[in-house]
Amino acid sequence: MNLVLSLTNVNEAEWIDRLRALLPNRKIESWKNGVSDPEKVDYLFAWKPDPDVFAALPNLKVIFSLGAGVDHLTSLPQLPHLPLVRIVDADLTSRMTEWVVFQTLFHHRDHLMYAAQQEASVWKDHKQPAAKEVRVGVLGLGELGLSSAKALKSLGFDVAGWSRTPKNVLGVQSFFGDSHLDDFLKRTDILINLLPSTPATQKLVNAERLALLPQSGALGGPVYINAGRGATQDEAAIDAALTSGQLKGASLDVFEVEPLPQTSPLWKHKNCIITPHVAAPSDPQALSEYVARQIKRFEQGEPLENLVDLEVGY
Ligand code: NDP
Ligand code: OXD
Repeated sequence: MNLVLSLTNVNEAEWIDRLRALLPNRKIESWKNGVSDPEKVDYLFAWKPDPDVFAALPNLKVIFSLGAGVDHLTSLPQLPHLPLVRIVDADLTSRMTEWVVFQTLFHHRDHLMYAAQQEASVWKDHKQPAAKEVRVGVLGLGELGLSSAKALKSLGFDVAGWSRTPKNVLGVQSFFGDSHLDDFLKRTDILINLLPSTPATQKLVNAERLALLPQSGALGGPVYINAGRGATQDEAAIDAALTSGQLKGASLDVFEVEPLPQTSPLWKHKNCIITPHVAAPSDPQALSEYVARQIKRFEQGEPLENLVDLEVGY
């Protein structure tokens, strides 16, 4: 019943302290500090783990991802075919919803322009479209996409979403599957990407698809926002679209390579907001409880929640 953590670029000690408090009478150890009894380890809690960890723990029963995304695991050839649980939690969802709403409003209210005017001590107003005139499109209507879509809908935006399977959400138009993607893009002024990185979503937002976003929308040009995964976008195409003016603006939290290299041209665009993969951080205080709850469920013979479908990759 022991638990091992293999976390990269995360304050592991904070998670261990919290998990020990919630799961007393168990051995909870860090992989990098050495595991005393590998045969007795049932659970692995992982974020970009050392790929050697799997072979070293022969009796693993469940793997937990520290994040909502699991591409850091599914991309590893060493990943064993075991139940893989990802994070779905109100704390993480509301953090993401905040980031998405904030970035959407930032572009909708043309804040970059007013910040530039302030810099030059210019007092000048500009025509502001109503939210209902702005068509928002959310790529990925899962836990995070749906919450963001509903929040934006409640602010009055004209919201649609695109997913693999059809959705029935009051006030949110559902597009689904590859055959509906072009129509979805053609009606979208602010494109929000909350897709997972899977074999099917690699570089999905490319030059061809960006060109489908209408130039005639209420904002005077389309905006692209991504807090899903960088692998789902073609950054050269985004850079070109920002340079040519085809994209009016962008907000990017995730990138093909992280940290975003100093040489990336994206840093230089004044109309591109860059945040360092902080849209929805996993908080040890809130989320350790989720992991402890899943372990208790498993041990009581109840089904694990939020299992990843390893066939589709999310
Ligand atoms: P979910 O698994 O709940 O939702 C994924 C959505 O994407 C679903 O609606 C799914 O469709 C859709 N989707 C997946 N593949 C395809 C496809 N090929 N075509 C069309 N739609 C597809 O994930 P979450 O909402 O919880 O998280 C989304 C992603 O956000 C994570 O995978 C992670 O990468 C990222 N993330 C980023 C964070 C950050 O700080 N930047 C923090 C947390 C997560 P369907 O509903 O039909 O299954
Ligand atoms: C996640 C992330 O997937 O932080 O949770 O990116």
